[in-house]
Amino acid sequence: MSGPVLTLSGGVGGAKLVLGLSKILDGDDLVVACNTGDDFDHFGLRICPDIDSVLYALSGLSDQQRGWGRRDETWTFMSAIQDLKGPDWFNLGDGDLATHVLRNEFLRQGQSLNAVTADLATRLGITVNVCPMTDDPVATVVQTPAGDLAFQHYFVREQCQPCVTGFRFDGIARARPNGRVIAALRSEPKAIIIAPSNPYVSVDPLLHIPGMLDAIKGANAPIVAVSPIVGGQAIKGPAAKMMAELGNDVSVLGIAQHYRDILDGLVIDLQDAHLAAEIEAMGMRVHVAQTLMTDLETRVALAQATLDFASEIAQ
Ligand code: FO1
Repeated sequence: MSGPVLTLSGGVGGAKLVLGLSKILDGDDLVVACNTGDDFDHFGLRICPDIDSVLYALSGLSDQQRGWGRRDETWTFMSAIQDLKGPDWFNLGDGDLATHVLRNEFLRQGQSLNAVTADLATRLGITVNVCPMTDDPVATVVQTPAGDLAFQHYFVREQCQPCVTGFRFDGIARARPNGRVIAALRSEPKAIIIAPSNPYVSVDPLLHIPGMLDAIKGANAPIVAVSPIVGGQAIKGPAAKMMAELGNDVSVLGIAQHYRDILDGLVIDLQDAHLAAEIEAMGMRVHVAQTLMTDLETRVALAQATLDFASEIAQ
């Protein structure tokens, strides 16, 4: 295949792998479909966390410790909000605020989220294609025994404490896949990579957009995921906790099970090598690599290993 590599990405973990891929692939050879189920309106501004994690990672602006927002950030705006006794549960750094204000202005002028994201990427000197999964509103709702929670209320305000019983993606039935993502899927993509993101709240929204799964399966390209679970733990975020609360196997087996209908291959960490045979028995190939991305070198190495694995499968 001569087409692009399409990567399905959530926030923190996805952005790390995308940065690694961007050091190997350039421009139109890499298309990133970002989850927008985390998006919400705050202070009248449209906040797009997973898109911004990818944009900041690719432009070298991300705060690698936090995993979201910008490095060298200042918090004058938030201090002023606190002085005014305003809502301070969701932290907006002063530099980050510029992104939200600018994006919101472009959206208010009638530009699509796709166009605004492409524009911001260009302004940030990014050459790969960063795309929202859809231009239509999709809101991930976390279902808990005490009722439904908007994603950011669950993730930030409640610090992922509530027990999850399920998820809902409001608006998903009417959402149309981003045209750039569909175009990539129709141009004989070299590989489709599911980044090490939360399968429930970062990848499933993408896969549940009507037409997206068919387009992915119809692309006739190797579909490979990098496990977000290593040694029974999530690197960051609530994926392992959610898997346990849903009664799923909190391991790479649980990840293989979750994606068993679409994956050709799964990349797992060295710590989970002993589970490779069990995963292969589920009908998918396995590649064992270091999946802990602690610096640029390990990001690029994992990206390269994943690409090599995908082309091995394609042969
Ligand atoms: N995550 C937090 O845990 N606390 C925050 O205060 C916070 C603020 C924030 C602001 C902008 C942004 O783009 C992301 C932000 N995040 C914050 C992360 C956000 O909750 C994402 O949805 C997660 O990264 C999950 O993808």
